[in-house]
Amino acid sequence: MSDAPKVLFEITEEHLDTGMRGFPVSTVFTSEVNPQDGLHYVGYPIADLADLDPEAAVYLLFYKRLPTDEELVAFKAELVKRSTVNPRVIELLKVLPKEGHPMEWLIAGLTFLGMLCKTGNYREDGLNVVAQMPEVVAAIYRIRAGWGAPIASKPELGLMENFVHMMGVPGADAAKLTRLMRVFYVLHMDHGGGNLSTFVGKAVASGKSDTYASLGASMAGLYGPLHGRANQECLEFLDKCGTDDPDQVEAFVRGEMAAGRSIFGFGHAVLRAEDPRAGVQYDLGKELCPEDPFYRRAVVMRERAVKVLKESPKVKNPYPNVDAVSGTLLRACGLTDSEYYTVLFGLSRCSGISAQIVDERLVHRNGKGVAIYRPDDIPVNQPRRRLTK
Ligand code: NMX
Ligand code: MLT
Repeated sequence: MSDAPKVLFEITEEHLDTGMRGFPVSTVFTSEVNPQDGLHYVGYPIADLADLDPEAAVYLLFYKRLPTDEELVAFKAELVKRSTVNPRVIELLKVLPKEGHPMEWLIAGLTFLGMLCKTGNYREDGLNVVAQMPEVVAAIYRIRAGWGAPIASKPELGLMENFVHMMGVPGADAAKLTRLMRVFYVLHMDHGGGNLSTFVGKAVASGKSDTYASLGASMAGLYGPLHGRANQECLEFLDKCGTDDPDQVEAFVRGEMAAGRSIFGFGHAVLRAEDPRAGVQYDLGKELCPEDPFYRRAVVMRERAVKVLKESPKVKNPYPNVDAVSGTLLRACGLTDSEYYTVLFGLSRCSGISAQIVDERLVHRNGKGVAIYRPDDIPVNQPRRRLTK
């Protein structure tokens, strides 16, 4: 038997400049993205976990197993202890320019947390981020949207319950929004190791940057409209569509395709079937907002956008992704300004990225950690030359 390492992937010239599509670059302990049946957290299909306590899902990603009832109580108490945000972080948020996008505020907020609160221990900082992000994101909303002064945290309510309490969304049904945010949080936490924001965060951490700086970089990746900001773009896309008449929806999608624009909420780099996270959210919409005009549009889009995208030979996955209906549900539950949707994605995703950073820095290679990221590149059009005097 040969001792030669197993060949996992063959790189040809055609793979260059494809955004490393399909390259296996690392091992991941938190989650798996299967092209056919989608996301699993440590082996559990995401649809099975959708109604889990968000804290139990965090525990699963950090400790690779579900907590017992006693462990969950203890873990929730630990998050409560870690939840106090340095008031200077909130004061610093108050002077940020309102012109900045909420994701720019989130990146700034993580930077302020890092400047004032980092311990330099990836596990400590990762769990502190999970515990403190709800207050930071709620403050971003309230200050930037002009809803009034931040509302005092009541962390014993639970991560998402406290988040909804601190948001104090004008005119929203808090029970409905809490139901949505608990599911939204669990669905968005992690998506393997190769999605742009996670990959970037782990790459930055591989140079031994701290958790907060790494997450700031991650959130800059999530900010892109082809990645996390697709949830904002998708609501604007449904707004622009303006109808739930199936034939008109189809004509709208055809028009967008013909103009070379993205069909937001559809397609994926890895998935080749409907994203189960989308399926959970379409089902949740039946419970929360079945008659909502955007929801009805999104449901028609689920059929007609897929039909149109299937006709395009270049599109590898015509099916809905995680962003197809998430903004619709947020809007129906009182969060009407789509500019903030990616911050909610980030609130959740920082927990998965933090867990993966802990693994890459403290567990991989028998605790030595993954080496500093340094892929190679092929120089082109750079003939050797010298300055002539
Ligand atoms: N609308 C329009 N064109 C698309 C779409 C779409 N939904 N999906 C793929 N394509 C195009 C893509 O731009 C590419 O065109 P070209 O060859 O001219 O560059 C071609 O089809 C092949 O792309 P794929 O290999 O199928 O997809 P890829 O892995 O490159 O990109 C996405 C994946 C997710 C970036 C792409 O499907 C997309 O732009 N979707 C719309 C934006 C979106 O919903 N993003 C959210 C992803 C989930 N998230 O939250 O991160
Ligand atoms: C994600 O959740 O990060 C997105 O589905 C994008 C991806 O996996 O590439």
